[in-house]
Amino acid sequence: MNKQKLNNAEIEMAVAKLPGWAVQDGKLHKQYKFRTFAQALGWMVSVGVYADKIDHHPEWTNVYNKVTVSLVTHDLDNAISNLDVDLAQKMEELAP
Ligand code: H2B
Repeated sequence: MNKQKLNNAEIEMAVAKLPGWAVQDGKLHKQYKFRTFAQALGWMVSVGVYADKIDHHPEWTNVYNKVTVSLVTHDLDNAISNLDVDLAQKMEELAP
């Protein structure tokens, strides 16, 4: 999949279909809360395998059962791209 910057309208349309996601500091942002640390970690591993497959990696932090995610495309001057939306969609799909 090639990387393309999205314009504001495209970003707003994408975010409207991604529950709990918002644009924050120019990045796609969501905080996930899981039942347990093991669930959070399991989800991170599944997402990580996909991220590596598409060569697009999240900025994220984990504290116990919470994972805070920011998605942006470093190779496109830190703009939000179609790959950030694709990764956010996969995160939603994989969330328990
Ligand atoms: N992840 C993110 N989030 N943005 C990028 O621009 C990016 C990446 N670029 N993962 C990839 C790796 C690039 O550095 C490699 C060389 O393809």
